[in-house]
Amino acid sequence: MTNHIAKQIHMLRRPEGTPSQEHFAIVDVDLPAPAEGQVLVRNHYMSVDPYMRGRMRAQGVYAEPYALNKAMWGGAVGEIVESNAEGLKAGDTVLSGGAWQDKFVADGSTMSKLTPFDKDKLSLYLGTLGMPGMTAYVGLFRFGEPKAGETVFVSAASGAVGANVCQIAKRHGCRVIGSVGSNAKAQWLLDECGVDEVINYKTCGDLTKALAEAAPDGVDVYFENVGGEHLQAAINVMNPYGRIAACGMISSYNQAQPIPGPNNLMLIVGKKIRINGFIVFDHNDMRAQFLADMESWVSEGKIKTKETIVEGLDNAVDAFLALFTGDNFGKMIVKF
Ligand code: NAP
Ligand code: FER
Repeated sequence: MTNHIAKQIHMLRRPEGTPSQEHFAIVDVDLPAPAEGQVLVRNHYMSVDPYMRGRMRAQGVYAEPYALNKAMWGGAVGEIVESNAEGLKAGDTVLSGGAWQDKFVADGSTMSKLTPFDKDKLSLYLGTLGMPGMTAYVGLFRFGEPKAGETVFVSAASGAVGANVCQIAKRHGCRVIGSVGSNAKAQWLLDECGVDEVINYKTCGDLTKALAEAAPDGVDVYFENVGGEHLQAAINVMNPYGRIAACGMISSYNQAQPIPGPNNLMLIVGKKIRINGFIVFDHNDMRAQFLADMESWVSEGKIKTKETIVEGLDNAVDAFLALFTGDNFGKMIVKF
């Protein structure tokens, strides 16, 4: 076989506060030939996700942090170039954990072969048909437990997870209110996704007041992606027996020091609100149902996906950093 050189992105130092280019470097690495059971993969797409910020800390809550001076990892879709693994052959499309590099050698057992419903939409397996889409599905149904006619409030509503939550909840017969950081994002949710009301949290003034106006019957389910003021406003406006699906709190991920919590947590008692944190990876029992439902909704045009596609590994760090400034519109994808 010919020798292959891979380009990888390594973390050089652990960021405190907001990460920047200086914490990372692009490094050329010689790849070994695939050993027995291994494959050589060339990536077509990789995902950047907010959870990656957590992996950059020395101590994760329970998951393994990224090592320094090694390729980081995360979701990627690629093509097998050489195979020494049973069941995988050159040309197969695979979903792997081999992000942050253009090619890699790994055990075939660590990846899954994709039979995409549309070969031109492979990046969907990193978004709507992948981890973020499943997060929306699991969080909404298992922890939000919405009933038709109830009001669902979604923060980071136009993002990879949020846009799917909004559209699934609409399909379920709910009234949906989203919160976003730009008018273009708001317009897309209203025009394309059928969302009932959208708040631009950057321009609306008092968020509790804006949410109360958008939700005259109160909020029954809050799908929490942001934390901070959003959580406080949701608790203020929630109905008795409301449910909070605590998916993430991105507004705190780059804080070097803990930030003060909402000032109204006592309302949880009187309103008998249930808050459930969850991590999508614990809910693989819902995977088959999720894929069956989402693939049919997507192929029938009932669920829309917005993507921001950035070209090249050289731009992957910028793509990741954009998640924290809202410069992504929909699922952020790096294309090779
Ligand atoms: P995303 O929404 O596609 O991108 C992040 C968005 O968050 C940005 O576009 C921005 O949108 C918003 N944002 C960033 N900083 C903010 C701030 N300080 N205040 C308010 N909004 C801010 O990302 P995603 O992949 O869908 O992830 C969304 C959330 O789900 C994150 O909290 C993530 O950690 C969580 N998540 C959890 C799981 C799980 O298993 N629990 C799995 C996947 C994702 P605007 O322009 O609208 O501000
Ligand atoms: C995320 C935020 C946090 C996420 C996972 C976590 C998969 C996990 C945190 C942990 O392991 O402690 O967006 O997405």
